[in-house]
Amino acid sequence: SSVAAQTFEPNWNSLNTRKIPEWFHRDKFGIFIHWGVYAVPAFAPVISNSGDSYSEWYWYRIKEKKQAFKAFHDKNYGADFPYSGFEKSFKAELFDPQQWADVFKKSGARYVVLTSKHHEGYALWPSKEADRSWQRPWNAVTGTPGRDLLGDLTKAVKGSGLKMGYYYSLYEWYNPLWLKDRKRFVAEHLFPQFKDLVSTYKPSLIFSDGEWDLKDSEWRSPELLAWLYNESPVAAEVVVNDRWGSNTREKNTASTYTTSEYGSGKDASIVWEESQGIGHSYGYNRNERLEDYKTSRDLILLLCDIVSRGGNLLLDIGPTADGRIPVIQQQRLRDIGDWLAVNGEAIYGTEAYDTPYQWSEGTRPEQKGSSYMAGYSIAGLTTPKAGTAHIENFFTRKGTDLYCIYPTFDRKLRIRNFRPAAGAVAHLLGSKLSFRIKRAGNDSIIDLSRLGPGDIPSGLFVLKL
Ligand code: FUL
Repeated sequence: SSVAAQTFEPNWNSLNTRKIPEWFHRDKFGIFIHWGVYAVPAFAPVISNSGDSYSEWYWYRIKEKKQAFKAFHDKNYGADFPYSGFEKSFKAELFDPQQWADVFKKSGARYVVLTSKHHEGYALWPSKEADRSWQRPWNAVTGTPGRDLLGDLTKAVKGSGLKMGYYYSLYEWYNPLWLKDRKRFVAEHLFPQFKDLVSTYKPSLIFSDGEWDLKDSEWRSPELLAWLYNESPVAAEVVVNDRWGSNTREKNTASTYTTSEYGSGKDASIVWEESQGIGHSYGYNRNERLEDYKTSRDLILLLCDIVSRGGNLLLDIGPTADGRIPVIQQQRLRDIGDWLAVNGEAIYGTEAYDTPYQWSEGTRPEQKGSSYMAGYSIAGLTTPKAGTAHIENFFTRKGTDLYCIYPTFDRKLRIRNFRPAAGAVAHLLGSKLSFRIKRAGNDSIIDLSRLGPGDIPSGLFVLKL
């Protein structure tokens, strides 16, 4: 029998026969990085659940004269100051790729996704296509940093045992070639640039974006993906998302993963990844305050919530123009990592259980409230009922092991509709303690009253059944 690699044709019927590589299902948690010239103004109004709060859209927002951006820009830089003028302040002089990699490693993340270039078109690696079509230095090596920021980070991240991936925007708002001739932009800019990126740096993941202005046939994305799957050096392991044309998000689910964005994600019937920042922006926003950042606890809950529904979390950070990860963002990542160091077995390599979580009294709260509760639309849950309902536990599963993750501590835990086997016990992760699981009608009760104060974990704790 042969194990010959599959060959793919440049059409979705063929491309969709490719399986999403196993690592993506297993690894669950990645770090997203939005870094580019927009880190210089690093400004957006702070608004919940709105693309208007994305600082990486600064250039577009001042051009379309969005009030909050325009007022800020005119006041601080002058109405005539061009966005390209920010590039000379994008110095990255404090950039220490090994330190970034250490931060990521200690967060418990298993993969990293860096903006190779965002809609502004500025490339973080020495892309000659960028300079050629922009007709000026518009990459990090020929430009002000004078350094291959992407290459240096890639080396450090891979060296730390994490996977490296790239966000790649198909379109570029103001690229002269894009504005003049989209067909030529695709042929002379996008194709060679994308192939250079992939061939040189060998990413494990491509987060494509900025696809909405053209159809997949116009982007020629099936052709590009066939190259990626057949001929590129990462053909065996690369994972891609679903943003390959205005018409592709619906039809590609088999070979690509679905991306929700500042959303509530999906369910276990498809492969998906939710991305969001710690605050309300992907790029660094100097205008955000501590109160605008999710707490570490909320972020851990977000991760559990997503993983319990079979998804991945791609948590975004926004480094500064001088190359630092803001310390408060580092702290958030460290807290998640500390929790994962104890409880990671309930996250990595798990699958969704029959029910992702249980609400108290079988109800669920209104569709608002804390971040991890916002906007659910999950099959099987009944109409929301206002009130004090809360999530009692999240479930994940690995083989025959069931993990119960508890957002609130209660000395008598109830698992609804769960009948334990005779003599079944629950193990508290991070300890040697185990507890009998007692039956109570259709439910199970776990009595934790013999836990002493020192045994009670401060944050979320996890039982393995
Ligand atoms: C969006 C972009 O427009 C945002 O700026 C961000 O990069 C997000 C992940 O994708 O579509």
